[in-house]
Amino acid sequence: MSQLEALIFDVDGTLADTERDGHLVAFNMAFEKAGLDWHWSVELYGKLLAVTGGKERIRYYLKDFFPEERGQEFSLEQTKPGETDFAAFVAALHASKTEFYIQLMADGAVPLRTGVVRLIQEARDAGMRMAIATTTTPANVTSLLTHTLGAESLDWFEVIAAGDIVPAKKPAADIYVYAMEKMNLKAEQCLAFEDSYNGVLSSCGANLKTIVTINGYTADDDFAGAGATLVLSDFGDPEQPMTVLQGDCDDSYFSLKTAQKMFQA
Ligand code: XBP
Ligand code: MG
Repeated sequence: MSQLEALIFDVDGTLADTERDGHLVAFNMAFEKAGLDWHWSVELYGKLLAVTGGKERIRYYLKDFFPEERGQEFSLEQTKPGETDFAAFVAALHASKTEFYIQLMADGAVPLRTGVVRLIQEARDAGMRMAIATTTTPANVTSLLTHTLGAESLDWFEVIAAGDIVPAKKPAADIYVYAMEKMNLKAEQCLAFEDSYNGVLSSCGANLKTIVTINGYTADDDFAGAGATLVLSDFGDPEQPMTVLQGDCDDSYFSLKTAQKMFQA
């Protein structure tokens, strides 16, 4: 049996509830700034999360959720009136969304989830290697980490694999495979942390044992079907126990010791 060498963390939904309180808010701010009358509700955004990647999500919205009677205004084949290039229009809108997101993080809009700081600190103290594998834009990861853990935390992660660095986003396994390649590690040496069905498909697709912490958007996802080892409410803390939703674990909070146990099981 191999030894546990590294923890690989997803970001959105796993480290922090960034989808509802960060990305969604930033998308709507960007739409308003661009003079668009689009507004994504918390509920609609839950449906749009089926597609990973912000640019891809905007396209999905226009394709499947944009009011049919307005179909002529925006279609993936057509350009926006006055725009020469639809891809450029989406890219600019998304870049504006990223700016708003970074500002929200700087304002401290989204804290890290329960137990995240403790687990990362335990891993650091033990000399455990750490990486990030996320679909979101690299600048978003930098801003979240900087404004929660401090700028020095960027160096705690050996690899920050993010966004368009791989051609196929989650649920494809590519981003996890990329992170492991960069660390020169095999799946049998790592444990992944995810929050969503698409995320678990990605990590398990890379043959990684995966621990899930759910959130409001992902509570009903089919994690067993996707191959998760353990499904938790959150990582918990000594004074704030976690709930084990699927899988076997007697610990009241998820520690590095728990990680070792789950890895060996
Ligand atoms: C979540 C995503 C991202 C974010 C938006 O990534 O799918 O697309 O919702 O970020 P993960 P961008 O759970 O893998 O961290 O707009 O920068 O794509
Ligand atoms: Mg996620």
